[in-house]
Amino acid sequence: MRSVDFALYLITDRKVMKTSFYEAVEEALRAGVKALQLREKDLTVRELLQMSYKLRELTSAFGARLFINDRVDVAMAVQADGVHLGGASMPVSAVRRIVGNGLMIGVSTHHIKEAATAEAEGADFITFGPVYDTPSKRQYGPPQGIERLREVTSKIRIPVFAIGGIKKDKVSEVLDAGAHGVALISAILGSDNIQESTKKIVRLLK
Ligand code: 3NM
Repeated sequence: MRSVDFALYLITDRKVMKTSFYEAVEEALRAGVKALQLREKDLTVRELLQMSYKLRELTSAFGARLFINDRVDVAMAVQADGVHLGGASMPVSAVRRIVGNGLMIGVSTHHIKEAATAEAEGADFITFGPVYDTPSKRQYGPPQGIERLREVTSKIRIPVFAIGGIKKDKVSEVLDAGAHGVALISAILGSDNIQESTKKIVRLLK
């Protein structure tokens, strides 16, 4: 059966990386990342498919799970472990009808109501954020803060990953607020030493 057997959910953004895409991802996997989401929203489905095949090989070699942002078809084609849905994606209930129990479904949420809907429709886990300030989300207003995260984790039974501005010094705070784990981009992929940053965060999550 499906199980959310990871606490660190690494999301890609090739624009923050200081080395080549696959090099950066491989370093993170080597250092202990067990779940990776391909999220490169400006690419065509052809490009995403090609990258997904490569990432499937890489993640499998390191025993890590692979999630594809938004594209259920790509996730199925490359035999990913799951799909990650956002606000403009197909609803969870429709995706569940397509994939059955064959794929895990993660959902981005920004409000307790969205979190409750995702859970009721059969999501396996959610991300909730942005908990802290993060440049790509400033246009949507101030961050949620730790108390809203606590509200969500207290009302939602499926695993909740804190997202948005998560750095190593925030890990214990979000775990204390009930988060199952952390989802992040720049603390690892924007770092000068990906292996070291990954290992530190993995250790803090244990
Ligand atoms: N989603 P970083 S915050 C992709 O709140 C994403 O749903 C968010 O990047 C949400 O770890 C976010 O560098 C950005 O802050 C995460």
